[in-house]
This record gives sequence, C-alpha cells and structure tokens, in this order.
Amino acid sequence: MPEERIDHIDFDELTKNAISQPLVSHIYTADPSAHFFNGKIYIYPSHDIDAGEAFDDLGSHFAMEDYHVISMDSIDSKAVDNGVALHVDDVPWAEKQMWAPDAAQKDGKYYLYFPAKDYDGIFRIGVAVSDTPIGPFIPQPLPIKNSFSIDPAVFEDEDGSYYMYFGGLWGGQLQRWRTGQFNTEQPESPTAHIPEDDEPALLPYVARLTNDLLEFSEKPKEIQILDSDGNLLLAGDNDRRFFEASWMHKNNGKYYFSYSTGDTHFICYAIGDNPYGPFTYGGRILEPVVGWTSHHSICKVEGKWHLFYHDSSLSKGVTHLRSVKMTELEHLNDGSIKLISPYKE
Ligand code: FUB
Repeated sequence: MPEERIDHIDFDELTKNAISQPLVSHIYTADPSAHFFNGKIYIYPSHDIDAGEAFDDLGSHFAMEDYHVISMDSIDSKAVDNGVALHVDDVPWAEKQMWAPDAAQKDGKYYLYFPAKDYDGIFRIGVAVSDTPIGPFIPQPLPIKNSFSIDPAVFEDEDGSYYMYFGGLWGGQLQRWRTGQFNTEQPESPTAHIPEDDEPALLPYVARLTNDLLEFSEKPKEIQILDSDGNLLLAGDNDRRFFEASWMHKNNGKYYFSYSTGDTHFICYAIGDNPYGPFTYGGRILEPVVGWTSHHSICKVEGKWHLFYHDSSLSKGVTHLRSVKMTELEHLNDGSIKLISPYKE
C-alpha cells in the first residue's frame, strides 16, 4: 500500500470542506460497523494505534491491539468511548493485528466478531461474547472453524437467520486461499496469487451462522458480483471489483452488498435478491477519502439510513491513524444509492 500523497493537501481547508467530522478525536478509530441496538447507536470500530511497525504493502503497520465500542444516544448526541472491550492478550489463539470487527445481538447476548493473525501468521476470525453491547467481551478459545481472511460483517435477516460476509485481498490474504488451503509461497508478496487482469476477480465469502452465533453452520461460499450483462467482474476491473470491507443491508426487499475496491479507494455496492446473491454491480456509494483505506457500514437510525466511514484527516494523512465519521445515505426511487463525496469542492 503506497503512502497517500499528502504533501499537496491543505488539511485545514480539507477539514473545513469535509461533509462530517470525526465522531471521537481522543483516539484513532476506523472500519466502523454500526448497529442500532435497543434504541441506541453502537459503533464497533478498529482502534488504530501507531505501534512503530514499518509501512508495507501487507498492512503490517495496522498493528492494532484492542477494540473500544463507541455509543451514541441519538444521531446528534455526543459519541462516548466505552473503554477497552477486548484486548488481543485475552484471545488465546490470536497473536496480533486486530483488524476490522463487527457485532451482532441475539436473545440478550452480544457477539463481537474480529479478524486477527494467529501464531502461524494466518488471519482467522474469532468471536467474543458479552451480556452488554459495550463489553467486555469474553473470547471463544479458538477461532471460528473454517474461518479465514478478514473483515467479518454479520447480517441478521428478517427471518432471524444470521450470515457472515468476509474476505480481503493483499494483507487480508484472501488470494492465498484459492485452492482451499493456505498458500505459503512468496509470503512477503501482497499480490502473488491474485488472478490475471482478464480472469474473474476474487470473490468475498458468506456463511450462515449456527443458532448460537458461534460457528459457521455451512462451508463458506463465494458470492458472485456480476456486471449488467451477467458476467463476473474481472480482476483487472480495479474500479469495481471486490477488495475488502464487506457489508450487507436490506432495503425494500433487496439485498445490498457493499465493499471497498481497495487500491482504487471506492466504496461500491451490488444488489441481489437473497443473502447468497448473485449480486449485480450497482455503482459507487463513497468517493475516495484521505488515506489509503476506505471502510464503511450502513445502518438505519431514527428512520434514516446512515453511512459510517473513516478518513485520515485528523492525523493529517497518516494511513493507519484514521477517524470514524458519519453522514446520511440516500436510497433513490430507482433502487440506486446516491453517491457521496466526502469533501465539498
Ligand atoms: O483496519 C485494517 C484494515 O484496513 C481493515 O481490515 C481493512 O478493511 C482496511 O480498512
């Protein structure tokens, strides 16, 4: 991941022109997964720190160690940091890199899903349980069986089924699982094992969760993202193909799978008729933010859809020191989503 070219940016001007400001500024937060639980907003972000790791294309500088849950009584109220909800030292199987998490609620229990590298350097996805939305969360001793890669997003459908969407390229290791086994060749290369430009792009995965929300109830399946002719998006279609940051929301009976395009920095969406897809590419939701990564969630609050996202404006462009923000998101009458520009011209 090349450092953002930031020498030309006037950050005072950028902050003035930003459509929204960081929800909290005493710590750095990113990858916000927002939920409306019991009439309040709960945001489950990554907690960005500067751990002194050198910048590289595998994202080693994203060396996060814990999670904090941010809560808000309403859309206009102050965002509250509820302290450490889970620390890597308390997760027996996890060594490092607590990346983008998500959460779910069922029968009065709360579940925090998180990717981390195990002691073999392989990303797995774990789950930790609490009696409250803000934790502390008690981790399961082992990661979810058959889990791999990063960026879990858990979606509760209207029939009470829960599904996890996940996957991420480069440092997220999805390309190393093409045969079903973790490919250890060329360990330092973020792009080894990525398909050629004219081959179908790598796809994110989905798996339904068991009733206790602690395991997959099925083998994870790839979800297809198609163009308007019904063809899979190609690996060279960097402006549209999936890279990381899965999210699912449902509006007017349609399933909206949204994601980041990574190296082209867009948040895009694709629409389907059921949780497994296929999904047809629909367009962009968010133009690039300052910083390399873009990662979001979409949540209905007080009857209106909101986009939760992040940028690196508070840290003046430091890629791994990001801040969570929020803005309204609009579904247009034709089913499309109105494009959001994070900074006014
Ligand atoms: O925060 C670490 C990684 O950066 C996330 O897992 C990715 O989605 C990207 O935002």
